[in-house]
Amino acid sequence: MTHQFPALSPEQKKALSDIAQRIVASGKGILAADESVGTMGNRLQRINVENTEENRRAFREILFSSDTSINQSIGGVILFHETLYQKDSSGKPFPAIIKEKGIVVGIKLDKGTSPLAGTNGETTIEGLDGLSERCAQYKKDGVDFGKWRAVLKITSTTPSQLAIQENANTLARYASICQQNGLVPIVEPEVLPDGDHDLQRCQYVTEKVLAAVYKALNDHHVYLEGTLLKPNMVTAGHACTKKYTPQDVAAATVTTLLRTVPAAVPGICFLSGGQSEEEASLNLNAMNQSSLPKPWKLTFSYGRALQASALAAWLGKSENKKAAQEAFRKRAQINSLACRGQYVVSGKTDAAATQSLFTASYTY
Ligand SMILES: *[C@@H]1O[C@H](CO)[C@@H](O)[C@H](O)[C@H]1NC(C)=O
Ligand SMILES: CC(=O)N[C@H]1CO[C@H](CO)[C@@H](O)[C@@H]1O
Repeated sequence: MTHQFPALSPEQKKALSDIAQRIVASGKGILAADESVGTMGNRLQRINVENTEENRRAFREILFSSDTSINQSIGGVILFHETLYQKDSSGKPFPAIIKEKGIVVGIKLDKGTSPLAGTNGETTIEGLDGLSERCAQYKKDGVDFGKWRAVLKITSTTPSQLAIQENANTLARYASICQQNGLVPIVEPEVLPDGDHDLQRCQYVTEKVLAAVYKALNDHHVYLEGTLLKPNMVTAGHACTKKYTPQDVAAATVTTLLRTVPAAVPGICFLSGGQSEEEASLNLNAMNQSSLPKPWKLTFSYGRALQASALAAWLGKSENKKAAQEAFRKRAQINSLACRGQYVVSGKTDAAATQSLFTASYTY
């Protein structure tokens, strides 16, 4: 049996584990603000705002210049390359503003999906070429964690064993390269919510996918204490006619995780995958309230589910800055309560918070 070479030193391991622990400290989760230029364009189009570099910057400034108290609910922010090098209106770089609040800066590292030949429309992920050099540069520029999203879809013929293996292996190579460069890898194998499958089918597929991912991470000598997992919640397909409660989702999800994710992993930060803001908060709250054992932190890494109300309040107008920040602060606070199982619905929720954020075959 061979062993890891070069191995991570005890100091490197401690640094990685400390970063991961800071991101998922009690009551904290992640703001996924790493939408690519095209995806941000779709968001802006919904509020009739032009997709210019300045408009993308202006919206991100609203989020990042929130009051320091946002650090009670947000432990990490994932950025897109362009955003990492942008500045606020007074000329201060975004990473500096985020770090001042004690929030950890992350970066999207994958370069998106590309077709996996020999499968029925399944994909692999691009971005491994030159990844080590990119990680080293980002680390110098203040980044402490990375994100890599792989996508699997449920149909009658998918996911194939090939797609499961290929994406697990690619995630593991990315994770190993990140750790060698001092970045905590967020491992994101997303089983898409597209389809009319029921909760049980999603559970079966998610278990197979996560089991393959943790086998691959072990094969690639990845130090689990210095990683975070960003999985889908186990939910029925978007077009499934049978409806399930947050308690059903929580029981299926925590059971799946107990069967597949080692207790050495410090935190599991769910993606919201097109759920409405409110749905994503209620499901997360139910997980923490479930009586099943939970050896990891269960928290959020939401993009759409933390930003939809803020975008709706902003509408591209500078005079709406305060209202947009207030909407963002409110969602962050609700999710902070939800990841501790303390969210109590007060009866009245904003229209924007309950609107479905589903987009077919979503890309970042
Ligand atoms: C939030 O940031 C302030 C200022 O950097 C710091 O004093 C405080 O400890 C932080 N709070 C949390 C919960 O991280
Ligand atoms: C029921 C349950 O497990 N509740 C937990 C929710 O999360 C908080 C903070 O992580 C824990 O202290 C609770 O035990």
